[in-house]
Parts: sequence; structure tokens; C-alpha cells
Amino acid sequence: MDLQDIIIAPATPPGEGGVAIIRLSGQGCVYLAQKFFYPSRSFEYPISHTLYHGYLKNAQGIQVDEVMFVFMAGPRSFTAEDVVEIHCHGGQQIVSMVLHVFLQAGARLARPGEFSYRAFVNGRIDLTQAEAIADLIHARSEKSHSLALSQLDGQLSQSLYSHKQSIKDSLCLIEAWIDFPEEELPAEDICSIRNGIAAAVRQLETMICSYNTGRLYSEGVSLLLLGKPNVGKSSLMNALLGEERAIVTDIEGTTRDLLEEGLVINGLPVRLVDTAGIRESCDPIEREGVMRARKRIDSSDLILLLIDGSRAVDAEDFSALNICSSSKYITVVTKSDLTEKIDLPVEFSEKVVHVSSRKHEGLDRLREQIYLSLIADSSRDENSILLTSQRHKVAATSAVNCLKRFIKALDSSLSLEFLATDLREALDALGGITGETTTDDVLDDIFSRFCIGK
Ligand SMILES: Nc1nc2c(ncn2[C@@H]2O[C@H](COP(=O)(O)OP(=O)(O)O)[C@@H](O)[C@H]2O)c(=O)[nH]1
Ligand SMILES: [Mg+2]
Repeated sequence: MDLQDIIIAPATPPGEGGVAIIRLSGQGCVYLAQKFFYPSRSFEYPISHTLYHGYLKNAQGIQVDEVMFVFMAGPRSFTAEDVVEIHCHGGQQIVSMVLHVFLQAGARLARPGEFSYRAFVNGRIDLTQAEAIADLIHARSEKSHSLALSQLDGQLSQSLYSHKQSIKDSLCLIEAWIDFPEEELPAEDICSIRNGIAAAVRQLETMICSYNTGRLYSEGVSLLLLGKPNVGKSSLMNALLGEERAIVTDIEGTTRDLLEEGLVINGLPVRLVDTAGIRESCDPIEREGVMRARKRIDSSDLILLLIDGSRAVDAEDFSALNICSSSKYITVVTKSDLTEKIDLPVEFSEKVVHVSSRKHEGLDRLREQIYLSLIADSSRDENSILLTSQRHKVAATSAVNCLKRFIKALDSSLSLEFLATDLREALDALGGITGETTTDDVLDDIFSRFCIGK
């Protein structure tokens, strides 16, 4: 991407609103912007980070809108370049006219993520922080938001920095001896190198494990409601959502397609999926619905297996159990407001929650159980890092593999060149996370997933 261009894009989402912000970035953007901005109190050159009131006119001198104008001199700006923002009224037509004025005058429409890319290339943020901006925008729960915010703060980068530093220290020691092939590494150096690298491996492995949890916050959790017809799946979906989303009747086979809704359960962004009741049916539509439910089992993080508490357990309950027993599931005994007629056989999971969707009872316990089943490691330190990106996990894993290979080589006294290579590869892998060694195609891929204007 060409860093010389002045780029422009709306920084606010499309649609109507009180205000829309159009952002320009790049060398000379302030001169370009001043050509079309007519301040109500004239000035020669704008003071950085100060709002000016005025009018935006096009090249023909025709007024486009009454606007506020702010100049942010680099490097104290989002991109670390000179940035100008035009705050106009929030209408589609106005925004496109403002864009048109500047595009005509030589600015170029920014590509998706190009502002963040420039902030990265100009060294204002590293790659994990750029990715955190996207996560922050897409966060669907408070916890996802706070995880993204701490990554934006540089928590992950700092921790990686300390690992990289200890690997670099070991590499320095080894490289110092490479030039003396007839000499052996002193025993105390070997010992301190080994300890340092082993500690880095342990900490990186903890970080890698945290992805199991972190992923749930960044990608969200898929929760599947399963059970025979009329156990109360759709009613439970509505109760958890707090709205009458799914159709509820006492007619078996009411729900036929998959029904999905997003909600937050104890800080976890969840996609709740209601399904057709599991049973043998002659109705082709219902059969298709049952097949769709079965297909979703493997891609679900957790299944709620519903059993009607007001009736005896029957063969249909067992066939529902059969199809989810190899996945993670919680048994939910429904209709607890009715007289309980159920005697739950031992085959069902020991995690049992009783609920009444009608009376809204047991729902908090169910939410808590869902949370505990998914967040296995509840003993984790609240402040320790949670990896939320698969890209980071893959890179950290490859670094750990290099470091383990290094320890093995060290123990079997392989040549110093070999040892140095393993350490350099580990550094490269970690550098890929923060962006120092990331290849251009990976960078393109990351930034292209940003929205325009970010
Ligand atoms: N008493 C009582 N009835 C319920 C409860 N949940 C669902 N039902 C009833 O059970 C029937 C089937 O409910 P529905 O949610 O459609 O079941 P689904 O086929 O599993 O989706 C309906 O008549 C509901 O009113 C509950 O908590 N208490
Ligand atoms: Mg239903």
C-alpha cells in the first residue's frame, strides 16, 4: 500500500446520524483540507487538536455543509501521520459529497484497514494492537471488550517482549562462542540458558492453553438446544432471550428449522440455536430439521440436553442422549413448575439443572452451569493473558516447538550453529505475532478484514 498518498474515508458507519466524521491522513492533508474549508474565524494554519467551526465548499465554491474541522499533527494522531477530520451532518448524501470534494482534489479512498495499517507501519502500534482495534469494535460482551482493551494497551506485546528478550540473551551467549569452535560452552552458561528457555516454554505453554478460553470470548460460544419434541426447547430459548422469539405450541414438531439468536451469558457472547425435536418422523420437513440439528452437534461448544421433568424418560430421550453423549453437554430437566415425574437414569450427565421456562426458575443456575462448563479453568488468575486469536496461538506453538527442539539439542550437545538456528526460528515465530517478522501476505490478510475507515 502506498504510504505517500493522502487517504480518505468515513470514520463513522453508513446511515443517518447526528454527525458523520470523514478522516484524511497523509503528508499534506491539512493543506488539501484547508482549500475547501472556510472557517468562521479565519486562521493561517490550524492549531493541532483544536476544533474549528466553518463551512465546507466544493471546488466550484458551492457550500456542501456546515462542519467542524480538526487537525491532528503527526505523530500525535491515529496513523502517526498528519490527520484531518471533518465533522459534518450525518447523512449519506452529505458524506458522499464531502468525499467527492477531496477525491476530486487528489485524495484516494482508503482501503479497508488502511488507517490502522499506517499506524502499524509508522510504529505507533504493533500488530497485536492493530488486531485489538478490530476486536474492540466487534466485541459483543463486556469481557470481550476488556480483553481487547488490554491487548490494545500492549499487555500481550509486553509479555512477548520479555520472552523475546530472554531468548535473545541466550542467543547472544551462544553466538559469542560460535567463533571459537574448539571451545565448549561453559557449564554455568549452559545451565542459565537452559533455565531461561525452559521458563519461557512454560509461560508460553500457559499462554497457548489460555486460547481455549480466550477463543470463546473472541469468537463466541455456540450453544445447541437438543431434546425430543415438546420438552420445552423453544420455551427455554425464549426464556433465556427474554423475548418470544421462537414459536411455542403443544403440537409436536413445531420447530423445524434451526433458529439462532445472539445473547450474552455471564460475559460470554453466545449463539443460542433452537432445533427441531429429535424423533423419527415421516414428515420430510421435520426429518430435514432433525438432520440439521444433528449436523450442528460437532460445531457446538456445548449442548443443552432437555428432558421433560413432568413425564417419564422414554426411548426418544435416550436417542437424544445418544446423539450428544460424545459431546460436552448439560442435562436440563424442564417444566419444574409441574409435578416431577422423572427419575433420571444414571446414563445422563451428572451435571443436571432443573428449570421452569414458564416461571423463569432455575435460569440463573443454568447460566452459571453453562459458564462453568465452558470456562473449565476458573482458577485462572484474572489478570493473566488470555490469547484470543488463533493466529497468535499457532505462532506461539511454533515458537514453543523450536524452543523444545533447542533444549533437546542443548542436552545432546549438538553444534552451536544448530542451537542458534532454533533460537532464531523461535524469535521469528514470536516476531510474527507482534509484526516484526510478519510476511506481507499475512499483513494484507489481517488488515483487509478491517472495515473501511479503520
Ligand atoms: N408448565 C410448563 N410448560 C412448559 C414449560 N416449557 C414449555 N412448556 C410447554 O411445553 C410445550 C412444548 O413447548 P416448546 O417450547 O414448544 O417445546 P419444544 O418442542 O421442545 O420446542 C408447550 O405447550 C409449552 O407451553 C415450562 O417450563 N412449564
Ligand atoms: Mg420448538
